Amino acid sequence: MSVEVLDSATIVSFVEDDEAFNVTILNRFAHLDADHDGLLSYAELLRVFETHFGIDVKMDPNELAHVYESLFVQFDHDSNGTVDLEEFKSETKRIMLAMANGMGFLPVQMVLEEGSFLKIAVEHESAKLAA
Ligand SMILES: [Ca+2]
Ligand SMILES: [Ca+2]
Repeated sequence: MSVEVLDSATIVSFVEDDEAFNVTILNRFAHLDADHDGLLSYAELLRVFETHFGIDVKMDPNELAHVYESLFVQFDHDSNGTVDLEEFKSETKRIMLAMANGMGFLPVQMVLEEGSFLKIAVEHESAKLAA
């Protein structure tokens, strides 16, 4: 984990860089799909919720399970009980853009997990600035 300064422009530019975003999504999807059936089950997707979307860890476990279930429903657009690559991609994009919107114009400091989407967005931004 590391502390990073993040602003909405960093997130938006990452999400809108189709190539970088697609590669990240594909890698992550393959990594999460433990049984390699090309679909994410609730159990498989749970790992994303725990590491990527920075949910308050002090929340009571029952409440948390409820939050996770409603997140899964959001990902599963066609309600068939699994999340495919397209659903994963479009919902991750939507959530990241919603986070960017919530940030406004001021940069915020966040503790980010290594390899999390937000951390990758920060790395994407610094690579762009370095280029
Ligand atoms: Ca699977
Ligand atoms: Ca589905």
